[in-house]
Amino acid sequence: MADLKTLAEAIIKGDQNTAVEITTSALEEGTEAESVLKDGLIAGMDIVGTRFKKNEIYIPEVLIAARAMKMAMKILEPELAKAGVEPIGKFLIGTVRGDLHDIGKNLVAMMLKGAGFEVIDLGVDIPAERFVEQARSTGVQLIGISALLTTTMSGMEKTIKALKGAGISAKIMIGGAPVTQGYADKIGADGYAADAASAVDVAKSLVA
Ligand code: B12
Repeated sequence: MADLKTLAEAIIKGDQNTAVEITTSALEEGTEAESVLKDGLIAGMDIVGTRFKKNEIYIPEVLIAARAMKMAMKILEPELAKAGVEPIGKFLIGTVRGDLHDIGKNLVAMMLKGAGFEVIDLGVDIPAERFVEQARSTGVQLIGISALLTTTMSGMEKTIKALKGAGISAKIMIGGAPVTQGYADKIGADGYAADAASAVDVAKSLVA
């Protein structure tokens, strides 16, 4: 019998092979996809997030855990779709125009996926108009904007203005090394997080 606690542990350790093996056998044995997701994968990523916040583990461990989660999700996703499991929210993320940094953005995207969000990742160097167009066509509840350069931070303000000007009602979160809560307040963002684990908490509170 596949043990979902061991699956959570495999995610925490970043043990990709075990994560894939247990996910596969759990589904073969008839365990519900939603339970594999919540009690195995998300349970593991929750602990990863908590340990990261407490500085008990660092970015490389989080990336390895997220990679194991991603591999297991590949097996689980078709089953979740069949079972009609709804994501807890739809999240659109991208790095602002002129900025090519994506390591932190990817980490935020992976952690949110791990927390049960459907994530649409636009990539890097994204102009305000593209955020608007994609927010409109995907109907997301949440939008995340990342910037790593002081010179590209102003692109966040421009993007928020464009989104609001276009009547997009999705909540907007921003982040990136030079970004602060004060800056987020100043440019009218709904949320800010200093790291990927806190981004999950902020995202959950914004869709609650
Ligand atoms: C890796 C890196 C690069 C790589 C990027 C590779 C990639 N695929 O991302 C490369 C080599 C391409 C690069 C290029 C440049 N870089 Co660079 N780069 C870095 C470096 C070393 C690490 C950034 C990183 O990945 N950190 C790790 C991640 C996990 O942390 P993070 O990005 O902060 O993300 C976390 C949080 O901020 C938050 N977060 C991030 N995004 C979001 C979004 C949301 C919505 C939320 C809620 C949270 C959130 O959660 C993340 C996870 O915990 C930093 C220095 C540093 N220590 O920060 C310089 C740095 C950012 N780079 C810098 C510079 C100047 C440049 C260049 C201009 C250099 C040059 N002269 O060409 C170019 C610019 C290219 C461009 N147009 O973007 C400067 C910026 C200075 C400034 N104040 O503006 C820095 C600070 C280095 C320095 N000390 O001078 N860079």
